Amino acid sequence: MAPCWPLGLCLLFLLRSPVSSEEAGSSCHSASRAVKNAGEGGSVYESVSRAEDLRFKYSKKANIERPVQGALQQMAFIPAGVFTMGTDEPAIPQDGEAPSRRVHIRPFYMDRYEVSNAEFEKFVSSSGYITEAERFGDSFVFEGLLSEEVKRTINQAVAAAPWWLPVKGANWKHPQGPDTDIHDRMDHPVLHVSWRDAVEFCAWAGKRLPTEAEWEYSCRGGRENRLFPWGNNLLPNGKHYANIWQGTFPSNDSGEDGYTGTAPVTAFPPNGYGLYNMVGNAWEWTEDWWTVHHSAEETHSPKGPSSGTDRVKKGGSYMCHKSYCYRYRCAARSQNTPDSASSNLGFRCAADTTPDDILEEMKGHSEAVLNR
Ligand SMILES: [Ca+2]
Ligand SMILES: [Ca+2]
Repeated sequence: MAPCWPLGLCLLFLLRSPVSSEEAGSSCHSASRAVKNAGEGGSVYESVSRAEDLRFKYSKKANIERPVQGALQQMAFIPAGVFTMGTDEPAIPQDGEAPSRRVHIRPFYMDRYEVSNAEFEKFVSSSGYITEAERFGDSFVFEGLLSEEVKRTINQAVAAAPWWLPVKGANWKHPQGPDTDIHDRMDHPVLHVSWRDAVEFCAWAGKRLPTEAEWEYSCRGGRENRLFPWGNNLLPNGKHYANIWQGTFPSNDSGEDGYTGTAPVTAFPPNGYGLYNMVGNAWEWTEDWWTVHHSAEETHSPKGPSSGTDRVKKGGSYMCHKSYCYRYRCAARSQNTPDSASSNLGFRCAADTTPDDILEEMKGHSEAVLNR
């Protein structure tokens, strides 16, 4: 079924297989835009920009101002190592959490925080970038966050997940519908960003998206076979370590962890690598195409399938509750089409080296010290 939005954009809502009660926690349906057929045309983007194009687009030659100040401090060095990716005790088997497999990872850098509205605003103001949700004219918003006025104007919902509503005018600047803004949440994760938007931001910042393996390795923070970045106990000493849902989904979020909706990207304690909100708060895009079939063989720096229709997202969000979406675990995973955006999906960037602008700045500083 492909219901059409009044603007003529067909939306194909991803429907997962029916689940049994034993699979409680697996019905976290995603809201996705239609997968465009090859040659159909009319896509927001003619094609996904190639990495080389993006490197030039955001180079100094193109006269685009890039972030430098403080960027290094916001990345953590992730040391090389080998870890157990996935799990042999999958909570949601149909997501392809199994089998567990040994994965070697090269050293890299990871953003300590989800990309915030403040950072995304810097990107937009220096580059003039327009997100896909802005081009499409709509995005998916969780019903519980919408005003009654906006809700009255909407007569569509995602069949399998009626709490997702396509909202005209919802985008990163208006995360809970056109009658909301971000002025009081500049330190919250940017939302309503598609995979392509995330790729563009990271290129501008001199970075890239993490692979799924890098993301999961980062999530685990040096711990082996644990459910969460901090261990196996959801509430160590009764304390909350992530922004998820408490109460009854989707009708009542008690906000016991301190937040209904998103939290600042700096909230809650960091994991062993100094990374914040790897699980909960906002879902995070990764570079990889989605598949649920994995080899149990040992691999080095895997990059996922060479093609696909959906991209992998990791970590769960403030909407996750064990009863219906037990995906705030490092091994958990889900997917969306690359042009999809929603009110609980963001990202963070990775880098192989510190961004070159920062290295230049450091070099300049060293020379200034030597010349004193
Ligand atoms: Ca919460
Ligand atoms: Ca997160």
